[in-house]
Amino acid sequence: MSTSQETQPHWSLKQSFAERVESSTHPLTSYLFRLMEVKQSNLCLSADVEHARDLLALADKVGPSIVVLKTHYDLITGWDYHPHTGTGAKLAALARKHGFLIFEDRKFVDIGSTVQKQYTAGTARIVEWAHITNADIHAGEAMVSAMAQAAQKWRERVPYEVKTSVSVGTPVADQFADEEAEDQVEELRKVVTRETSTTKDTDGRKSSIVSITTVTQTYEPADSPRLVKTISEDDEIVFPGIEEAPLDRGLLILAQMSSKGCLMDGKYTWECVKAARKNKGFVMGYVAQQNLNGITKEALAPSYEDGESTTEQEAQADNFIHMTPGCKLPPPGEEAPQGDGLGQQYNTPDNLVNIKGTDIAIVGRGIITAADPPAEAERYRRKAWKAYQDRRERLA
Ligand code: BMP
Repeated sequence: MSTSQETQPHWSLKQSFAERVESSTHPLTSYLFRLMEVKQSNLCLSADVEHARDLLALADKVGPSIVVLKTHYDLITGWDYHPHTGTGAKLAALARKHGFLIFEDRKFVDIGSTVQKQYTAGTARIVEWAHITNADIHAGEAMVSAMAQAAQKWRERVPYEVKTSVSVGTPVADQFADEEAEDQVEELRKVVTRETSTTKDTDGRKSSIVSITTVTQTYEPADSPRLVKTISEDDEIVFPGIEEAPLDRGLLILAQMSSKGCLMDGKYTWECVKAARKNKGFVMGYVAQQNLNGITKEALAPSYEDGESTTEQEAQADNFIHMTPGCKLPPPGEEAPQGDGLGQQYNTPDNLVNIKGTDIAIVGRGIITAADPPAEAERYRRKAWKAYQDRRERLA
């Protein structure tokens, strides 16, 4: 796919990650750029291992080499969903210890109302432990703003802990802090417990004295700004090179895939670019196979007649971060990495970061199936960082 950047590289391709901090529109992206400079790493580990205990052990060992750890929580056996002591909470503690962000590769795609619930509620409560998640926007741009709203709503409550109390009496609606709690009251109004006494009325009919059991949820300031508090002292170690990550949540739009025969065409990718430009407060960037900053419709889908386009000015302002899976080093003596026989296509870190202009190389089996994963992660870190340095040198 040809891009306008081949003739005129976008400014973000030439700048260092440190320089890009200034013009980032998302606090988590600014933080990530700074973290990348501190750790001299633009490596993400795709930790697709079998069991939750393997995931935690791997994250602890490989943590020093990476800036992002990517999960698929739904392929992990033994994932513990407890919000304070479960796998998400433990991963969050390891992220603080080693200085990396957690990216749940959930690829949300549905109507806005459904994705809001999938993101913030249900079993996994992804928003609580994953700094970053992603969306396949085939369902339309509205799901991006719906997820942004859900993240914002969650964010506003973060410094508070939920206190649940149970009382007996008649509930008053304005005791409740939010709509959800009000709905609960409505439900509870219907659940009438005939408790105390039953008397005979003057006309001889039975009547009941009714009392209502109320579950009240209030939000109280927590001691620490962290939502997820963990259990052991060891979990309180904090990476010394930089402050803890901000509590903001971010989205990556799945704009292109590495798999053979992928149906995401230029028109879809262009819609991703427009959705990103429209939702800068929540969208950090893309999962893509090439750099999309400054890209035009002509470069992606020249014959596509879209309703509204973006301006040249908007395109110029792009400073999205690009994370790229399908990354592997070739075996010794070979030039190019082979696919996995199941449709996955691989590129080297140099091809992705230096030539195609993406920022973070996502590596899974290249590291996890190696004899010594931490040593292999270091090798990938060095290669991906060198590819970034080579890009800057090449375009200077
Ligand atoms: P591996 O390096 O082992 O092939 O793993 C790649 C990881 O990245 C997998 O978790 C996969 O789901 C994910 N991924 C991908 O391979 N290509 C894409 O385009 C998007 C992905 O999320």
